Amino acid sequence: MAESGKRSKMFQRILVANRGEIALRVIRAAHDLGIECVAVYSEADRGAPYLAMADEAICIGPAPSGESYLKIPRIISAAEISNVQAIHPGYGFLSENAHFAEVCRSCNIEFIGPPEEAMRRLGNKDAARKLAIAAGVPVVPGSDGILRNENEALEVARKMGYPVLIKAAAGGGGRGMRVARNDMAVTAGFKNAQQEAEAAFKDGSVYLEKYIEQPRHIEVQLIADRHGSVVHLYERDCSLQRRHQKLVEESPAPNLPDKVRNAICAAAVKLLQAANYHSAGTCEFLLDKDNKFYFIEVNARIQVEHPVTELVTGIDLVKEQIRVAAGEKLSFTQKDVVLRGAAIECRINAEDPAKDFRPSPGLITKWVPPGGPGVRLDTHAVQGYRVPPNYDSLVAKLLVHRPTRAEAIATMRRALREFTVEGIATTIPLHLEMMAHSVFTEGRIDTTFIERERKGG
Ligand code: MV4
Repeated sequence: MAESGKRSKMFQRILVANRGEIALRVIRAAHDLGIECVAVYSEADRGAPYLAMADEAICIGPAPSGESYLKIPRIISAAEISNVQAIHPGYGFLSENAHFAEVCRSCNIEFIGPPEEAMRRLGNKDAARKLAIAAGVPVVPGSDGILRNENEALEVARKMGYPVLIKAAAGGGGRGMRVARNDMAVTAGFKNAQQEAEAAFKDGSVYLEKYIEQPRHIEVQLIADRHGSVVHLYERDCSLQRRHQKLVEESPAPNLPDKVRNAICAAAVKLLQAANYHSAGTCEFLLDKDNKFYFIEVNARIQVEHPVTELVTGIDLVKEQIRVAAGEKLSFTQKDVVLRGAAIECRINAEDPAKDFRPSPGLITKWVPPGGPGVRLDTHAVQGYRVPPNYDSLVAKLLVHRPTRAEAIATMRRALREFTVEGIATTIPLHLEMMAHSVFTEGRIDTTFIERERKGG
């Protein structure tokens, strides 16, 4: 065992500062590595079945995440009393908070994530963009940094040509963006974006990019160790989304020429090398109608959709992420990463797609999960589980892995039909609709598909 022996710094016990399916995913990865795992929970999650799978579970406060999963002193206290050597932040919550990473490390608790410096730099989209330019990675044509006022915005927009997109430097995942198709919209959009960014992030800086119409969203999964090795695990196509919430992710991206695939992946490696990155991370790109790609942002965390990549590469990303955080070398090199078959993930949310995706928390009265060849279900839910109203509505990630994309779609349809959930509404019917839609089956989805196709988005 590479992890055992006197010289290994491998953790014996870690804490997972998250909830739900990702908390369970981290508990399982820790146990696979022979590491104990401590869970934390809010009062809303007390008694949740996945907590019993942890070696210890500690209450960190009331239901609102601001008083529990986001409260740094409570997480650190739980880590100290439970004697862990590291904290895994999962996704969301504190996962991309550089200050939290710094607090952990200053308390001699390893943060299972990137270095603070890389988190800070990549957390600012303008700084990330500058880093990309310096590393020779293509970015969307845009302003040379932050815009001082609306006149400067107008000047850049006119020179570049419409449409343009005004973006908040501190934003991410679509927050603080404004499309402008003429001078008037730039003036209004600049002020709006600035105010919104100031209110949301306490940082009103905005910049401008050429607006790419109907792009695809292609992201590259990477993992890097502390010994200078940065490896990509190919791409995922996450174009099927609604209001910046992804619905379906898949790998490999359909209809992507190998030449473009290899160029995007090489660009992503260059970028994370330039950022002195280690841990798991993702580089997001837009792909236009001519298959030209542009870097947009880095997600400095493990993502919801990481299992898609695990299926096509056979690599356990969470295990590797824990190993590299302990200072181990990656257990594989770039040439060991081989794509095999096709994988698709459908996010099963407690939302009603027939009622404008209204949240549908509550008691799951019946839960019959799908199974069989090629099916993976990542979930913390069971029959009798109550979905709390306080958090993200993700209840399960249904994944399939088959030799070809057509077979993966067929297996996904079969699995979605097997999956019986009662007591709450879910996005299963929407996924069944999508798996039968020619635009999906032909691999022609772009990021505007749902908003264009479904009334009311
Ligand atoms: C863009 C764009 C078009 N042109 N940038 C949205 C989330 C954030 N990650 C970046 N986003 C976009 N940036 C330029 N210059 C369109 C989007 C966009 C989008 C991107 C990825 C996935 C879904 C999206 C939905 C709407 C807009």
